[in-house]
Amino acid sequence: MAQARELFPGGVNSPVRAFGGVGGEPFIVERGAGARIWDVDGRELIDFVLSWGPLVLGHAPAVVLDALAATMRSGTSFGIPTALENDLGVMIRERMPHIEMLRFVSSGTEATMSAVRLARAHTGRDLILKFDGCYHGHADGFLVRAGSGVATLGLPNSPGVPDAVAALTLTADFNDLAGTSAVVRQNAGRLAAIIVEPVVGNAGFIAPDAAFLPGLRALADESGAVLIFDEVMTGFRIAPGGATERFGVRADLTTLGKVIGGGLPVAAYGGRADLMRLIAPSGPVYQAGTLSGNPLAMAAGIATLHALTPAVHNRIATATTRLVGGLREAAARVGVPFTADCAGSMFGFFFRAEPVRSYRDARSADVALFRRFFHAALERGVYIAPSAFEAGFVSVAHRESDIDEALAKMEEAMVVARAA
Ligand code: KE4
Repeated sequence: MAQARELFPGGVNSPVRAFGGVGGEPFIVERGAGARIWDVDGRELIDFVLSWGPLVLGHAPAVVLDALAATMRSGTSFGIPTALENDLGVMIRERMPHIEMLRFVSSGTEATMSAVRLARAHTGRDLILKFDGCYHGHADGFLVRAGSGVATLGLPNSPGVPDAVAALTLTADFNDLAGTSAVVRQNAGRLAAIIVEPVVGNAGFIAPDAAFLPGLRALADESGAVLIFDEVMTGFRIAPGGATERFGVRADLTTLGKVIGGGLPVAAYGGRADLMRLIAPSGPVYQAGTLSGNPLAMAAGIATLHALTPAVHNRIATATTRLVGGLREAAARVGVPFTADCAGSMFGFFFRAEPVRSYRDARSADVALFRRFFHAALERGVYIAPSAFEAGFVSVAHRESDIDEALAKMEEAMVVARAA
């Protein structure tokens, strides 16, 4: 880490890895296998971060490694169309039929910034509406009341984003349909897009009220704004077909990432064909990428989605429900204020008695208690996200015995954290 701090800002290549939200030094990971990781000191940890979501099959799954080995012998990158892109594109469209056409990119940030550019081109309008605490990557317009690392580090809107750009981003509170309606109606003729994490994972875990997503759909239809579901995190986690399957609400554009790369750099944006045809070279809206559709990344994504059958998805969802139920019971036994929730194989919790429905609620949870809990759990061999404003993930590699072991250790961690 000392050498890393000389090389990289904060010693990391992404801020959330620096333990800024929990204090102390990050550990250096050496390897992962299934549900576990080992640091360079040989310490073994049950992993509920899973590279911040991508590893739904766990670390180094054989099917992905075999796919990479078979693919790399034919070359690692071409910048020329390959059949692998079609294969993954077809798999995504089969699972999310509302994605009629898509474009692969290499990060969630590229996916969301491209979807917003497309929405602005389609509508001829400039304003976008995002929700307080939601994180859509680090493109300029999204760093306004953002979640994830921006929230973790308590940063104001990021310096370096010109006021003129930040002014184009409106915000409202997640689950506040009345407040959102007011913002949309005040700006109806100028609103290009409403972008939302259908289940929030970047302010901690926050599920939508039943009326919220349908309400956003109605507001988008009424105002002519494009509805963008940012499913970079929720895609292939909250349901086999994502938010549209889970909530029955169809977005105009959907962004994906994480799981569809199986741990390699893949993201995508897609949706209504009439919108996507505006993207170059079929249309005038420019977006490009040297490594977009990279064959190794495509192979990892294909192997991952192929293994992630609805039955496997449901198995992981059941394990996740058991984990969350066990945490609630432990918190009650220990006597700490606690609320937890999950959707499919994604979960979250807060040290707060009342349910969390917005980022404002999330900020009122006991972050100091979370910090003590994080370190106590880590010392006992359980790795959760080093931030009170992130979500947790379970993989097909987390056996019942892993969940039980983690629950016992996390209950001990609650006792230690409460007493401090
Ligand atoms: P990337 O550019 O980091 O691939 O994706 C950005 C992004 C977009 N949309 C959502 C809903 C996301 O959750 C993310 C990235 N998530 C964070 C963790 N919450 C990535 C971890 C990190 O920043 O290092």
